[in-house]
Amino acid sequence: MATQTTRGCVIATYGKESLFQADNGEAPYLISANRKAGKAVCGDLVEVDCERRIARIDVRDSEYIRPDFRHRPKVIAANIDTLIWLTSHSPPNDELIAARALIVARLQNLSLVIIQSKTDSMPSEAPAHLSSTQSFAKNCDIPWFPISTLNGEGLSLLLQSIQGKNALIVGQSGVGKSTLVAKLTGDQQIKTQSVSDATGHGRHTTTTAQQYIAKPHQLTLIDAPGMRDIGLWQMPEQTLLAALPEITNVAQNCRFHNCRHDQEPDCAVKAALENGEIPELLYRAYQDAVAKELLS
Ligand SMILES: Nc1nc2c(ncn2[C@@H]2O[C@H](COP(=O)(O)OP(=O)(O)OP(=O)(O)O)[C@@H](O)[C@H]2O)c(=O)[nH]1
Ligand SMILES: [Mg+2]
Ligand SMILES: [Zn+2]
Repeated sequence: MATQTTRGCVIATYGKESLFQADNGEAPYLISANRKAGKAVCGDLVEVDCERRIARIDVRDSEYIRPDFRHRPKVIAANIDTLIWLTSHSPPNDELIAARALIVARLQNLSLVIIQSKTDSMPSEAPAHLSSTQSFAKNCDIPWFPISTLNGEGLSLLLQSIQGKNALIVGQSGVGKSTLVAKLTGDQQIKTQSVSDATGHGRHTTTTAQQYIAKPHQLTLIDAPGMRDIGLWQMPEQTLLAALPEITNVAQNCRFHNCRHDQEPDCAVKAALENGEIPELLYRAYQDAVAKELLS
């Protein structure tokens, strides 16, 4: 006899429990994991049985992966089509992350959007990491938006670009991810907290990825906990290189077929880097992965 199941979406996970939004519009409720069905993540489309246990997880259209502390890939969200990397002057971040964000988006077939938040309180001279992130975005055709949730600057342009998308917002703690999600979805329950005056760091207010919906814009946003970096995980070198056509297209002209594009003579990649054909941040992100021994 077929058992009755309810379809819907996992909108957050807490250990063995998940918050579930049924398609029938009922208020979200907690469901429990089921080893047989596998491990659900935020964004998973699932069927839930009458005991509120996950009966089945749909095959995912996409996964957002992060490295765990041993650089192994870990899925933290599913079924997104857009990755939004939020940066700000407070707290600041490493410019190389923009390049890693592009690589991760390409590896997972996601569109990338970069946002510079808190324009209302920008210092008169933009910090170097923000200017280089902006020029990197321009060079690589990545949509880039300066915004302020305080005075509304840039929000309508941003919305035009992301409406209808299923997006995941990532960035360092305190850059304003939850404030932006609250603003775009009108959800006033989302917790936010000021950046510490003493350390200049965010306070890791959001502790688990959670999905929110901006209905009028048919936009789904997953607000993630603060992360200092968009890290690359351990992967075969060919996998990484497949996401770096700027490098592979010229690497065939290097003198040595196993050139590491570092100190080798007649390296076409170094030549292309010097004449500006390869964005410097992409090259540095590649060399950084080599130095961290992430490539097998
Ligand atoms: N001036 C200004 N402050 C902002 C803006 N957006 C967010 N903030 C402030 O930045 C602080 C951090 O915001 P959150 O939204 O909690 O940051 P978060 O990125 O979600 O942080 P975590 O959850 O810890 O990862 C809060 O005090 C917000 O009010 C903005 O556009 N302008
Ligand atoms: Mg937050
Ligand atoms: Zn080379």
